[in-house]
Amino acid sequence: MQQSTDQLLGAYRQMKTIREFEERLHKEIMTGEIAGFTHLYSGQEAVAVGVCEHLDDKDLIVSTHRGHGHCIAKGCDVKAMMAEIFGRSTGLGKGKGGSMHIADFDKGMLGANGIVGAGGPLAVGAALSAKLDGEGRVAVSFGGDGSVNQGAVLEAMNMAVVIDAPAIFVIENNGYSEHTGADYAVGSKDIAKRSEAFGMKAIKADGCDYFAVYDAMAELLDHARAGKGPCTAEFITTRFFGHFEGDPQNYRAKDEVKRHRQEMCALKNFRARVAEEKLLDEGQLNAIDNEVLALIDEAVDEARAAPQPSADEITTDVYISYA
Ligand SMILES: Cc1ncc(C[n+]2csc(CCOP(=O)(O)OP(=O)(O)O)c2C)c(N)n1
Ligand SMILES: [Mg+2]
Repeated sequence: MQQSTDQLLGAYRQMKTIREFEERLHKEIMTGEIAGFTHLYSGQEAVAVGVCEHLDDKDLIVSTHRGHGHCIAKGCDVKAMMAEIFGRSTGLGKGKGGSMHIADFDKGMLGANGIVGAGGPLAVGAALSAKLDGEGRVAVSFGGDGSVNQGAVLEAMNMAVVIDAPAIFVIENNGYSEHTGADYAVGSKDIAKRSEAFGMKAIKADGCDYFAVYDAMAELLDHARAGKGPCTAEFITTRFFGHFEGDPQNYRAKDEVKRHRQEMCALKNFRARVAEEKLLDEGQLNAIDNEVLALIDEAVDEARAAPQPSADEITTDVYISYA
């Protein structure tokens, strides 16, 4: 599917921002300054960006414990995200949620989530509200290869088919659920086919290739927005860091990450494709690289300088009042 120069430059900027955000966090976490668990998204950039390129603020996404990439791709403010992860009051959740609870309803980003598989049911509820609005909006749940073994996800897939909800289950198969290989833990080994068994359209594609993700999603979104029911996309990808920051990764082959950084890098793949097809100029991409690095530097400096929430705010913004 044809994309304009501006769109391609924008997609590259998003992927590069996610990559550098995560590479920098990897270093910052080692200083001990960031509280809580952090799961980095490096390696999976093409999925978040290839999916969200098709969405606007009114479409809804539900993220996972590995959510920074989804947030950036959906348009969340990068500096406010960094501040959130540093636990600062200038953060998207005023510093009270941290990495696994970033949300931005104005951007249609319904939240990261520490409960594996929780996104499935949430997205079906969001998709039902989108269906009732009748404006052609969709809800996308992101989930991993581990999430598809959770009963809640399977129930959500069934429910989505039964009520014909415009829900799209994006499954990022990065090969592992914590330290357990998908090869071992996913029966049938084919997540797309498993979804088809529920009666929905499903596509499997290379999750390290922005163009493959973009094209697969174009087809699925046409289907869902036309009221033809839910769909699944299984994207084969990899993560460049451990399950969480601090994971010694003894379950991976010695040179696996190095090899994947060479062979499965979304940014390298993108650059190779646009050069081959003469779609973009290398200088433009290099300029974006520099701008992104400067943005991440500023985000970290500003986060570090910002205040933490004060003690008297400890119970505010925690519960919603329906009164
Ligand atoms: C209901 C539930 N069970 C177990 C966990 C512990 N846990 C956190 S992440 C994770 C692995 C998830 O794997 P996957 O869905 O493939 O996502 P990935 O980490 O690969 O992005 C597990 C088991 C949890 N958070 N929630
Ligand atoms: Mg996984």
